[in-house]
Amino acid sequence: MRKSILIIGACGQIGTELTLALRERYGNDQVVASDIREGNESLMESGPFEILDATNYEAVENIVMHYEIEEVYLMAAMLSATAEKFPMRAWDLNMNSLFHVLNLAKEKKINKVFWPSSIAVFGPTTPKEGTPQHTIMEPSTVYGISKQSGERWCSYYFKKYGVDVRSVRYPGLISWKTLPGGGTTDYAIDIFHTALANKKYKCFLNEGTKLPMMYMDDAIRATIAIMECDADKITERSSYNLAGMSFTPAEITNCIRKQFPSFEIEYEPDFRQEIADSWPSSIDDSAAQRDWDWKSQFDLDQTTEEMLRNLGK
Ligand code: AKB
Repeated sequence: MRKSILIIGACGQIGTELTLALRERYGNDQVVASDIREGNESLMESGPFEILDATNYEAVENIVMHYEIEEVYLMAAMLSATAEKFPMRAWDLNMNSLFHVLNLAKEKKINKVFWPSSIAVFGPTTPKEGTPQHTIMEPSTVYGISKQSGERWCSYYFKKYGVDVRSVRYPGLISWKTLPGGGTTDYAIDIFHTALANKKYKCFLNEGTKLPMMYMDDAIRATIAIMECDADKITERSSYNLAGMSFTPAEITNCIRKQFPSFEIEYEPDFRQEIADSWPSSIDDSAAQRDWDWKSQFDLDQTTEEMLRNLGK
């Protein structure tokens, strides 16, 4: 299967792995990577790359027209912790980049859009355990507000203009190829790097903070699955709940100690604790299971093994 794809925000945590996976699937030349900065070697060398500011409509349009792009994956975003520090910049990046891509689809310059949402769309009044697909959504963070608004706009563009936009609400993503930046769930990656450096980890969340998480391989599989699914099976045009595993800092520490028995952790919660406290502990993703056969594969034990093995190489 060949198709012309553009990834915006290709050098970030998800974008890097997504670009490589899509290039393997559809061919290196078919997948144009773009970002505001250059990324890692494997990404830069395996196919076309363009410097692109996602907030600049004309620049995005030029690349779409030049490469005759059919599908756009918009991965550029400012995450929860950074967005609290720069609310207006976060709003500008997270919303305007989405409008640009939705408008290109509305004008039929592209056929299909993937846009990631997040568990951050939920808030303190949302049921915490087994959070349903449709429930109270009163996000209390800048990032969450932008993602929830984005979901409403995706749904609107689908209903009003027939735009084929697809989305999942990613939990915290755990990966070893590229570091995350500016998220509240980033501790679950930092902790592996610190354990392998034989150092004590200072955790910015408290020991009992249970959050939904997912290993990156599962997230990439979900992203490709929803994009390849027949359009008439997609019943959620806002965004789908997506579940992998849920754990606390204390639980991931115990898992790491199976291989590093002397690994030490101390808890020093900062402003990110309040963000984490506003998010669900676990997610019900039965709509994704029903509509496009979604099922996660990695649990905490397998994720810990993969992380320690790959980062330890
Ligand atoms: C963050 O922590 O901001 C992200 C997310 C859950 O969307 N990882």
